[in-house]
Amino acid sequence: GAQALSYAQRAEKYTNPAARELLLTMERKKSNLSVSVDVTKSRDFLAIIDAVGPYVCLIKTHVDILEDFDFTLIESLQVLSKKHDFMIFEDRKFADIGNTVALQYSSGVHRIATWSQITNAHSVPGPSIIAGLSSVGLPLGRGLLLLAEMSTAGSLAVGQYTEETYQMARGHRDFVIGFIGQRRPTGEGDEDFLVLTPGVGMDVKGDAMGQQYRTPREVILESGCDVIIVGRGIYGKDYSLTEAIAQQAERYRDAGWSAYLERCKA
Ligand code: 5FU
Repeated sequence: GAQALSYAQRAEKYTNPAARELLLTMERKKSNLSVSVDVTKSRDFLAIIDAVGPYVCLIKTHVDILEDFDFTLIESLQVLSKKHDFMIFEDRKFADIGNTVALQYSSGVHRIATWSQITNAHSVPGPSIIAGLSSVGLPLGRGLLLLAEMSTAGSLAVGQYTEETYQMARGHRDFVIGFIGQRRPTGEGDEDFLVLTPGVGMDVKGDAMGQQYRTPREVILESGCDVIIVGRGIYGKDYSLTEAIAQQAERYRDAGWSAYLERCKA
């Protein structure tokens, strides 16, 4: 399966430009770490990204959290993306009818499709959500991840739901580049999907609101996922400690990459 190949070898198997660029960025930076920057002030948002930038392949955002959002923030994010060589993933989790998600993706305050190379969607509405989003994203060279599983306790995205999400993706390989999930898809055969995994932490097992953490080794080596997504485990609570934040990012980058190297040898 795909997990035996290097990220660079896998890049060649994709026609979608966002998937190719992500895999090549991972190889170039020797990083399978994505940092999720879930803070409410633009100043903290940019400071954290500048601190972790050298260690990441991908920055994950929730721009609707920012209380002082305006479009100049996106320009600053793009400057940092060039400076540090990382890609951008808005974790929007679209979940409506095709017509509505196309509007949410292209328009509104955030105009996500204009700057976010990768975004994601719930499979709950069925394949029409892919049709809606790809009408906007495919001409721009964007890539979509479907939520096959979630990291939270009691998630309903399990079993048959997860399997049918894999099937939905198989019908739209030009735009759907992979999944948010906790393991590689079953029955993958010769096909290749990217698996990006949130719920990663090395120091605690979870939070008070149902989040559950696994280690980079469990995620990359044991479960065959491709990218570890880490939020609070890296930036904690005091966003001004940029040196400590950078050190934590380096620690997770090293843990994720050594698990990947071990997987390649296996
Ligand atoms: F799809 C998912 C999921 O299953 N679990 C998640 O935690 C997404 N997430 C996101 O990853 C969540 O919205 C946060 O932005 C991030 C995890 O942050 P943490 O601080 O590492 O718990």
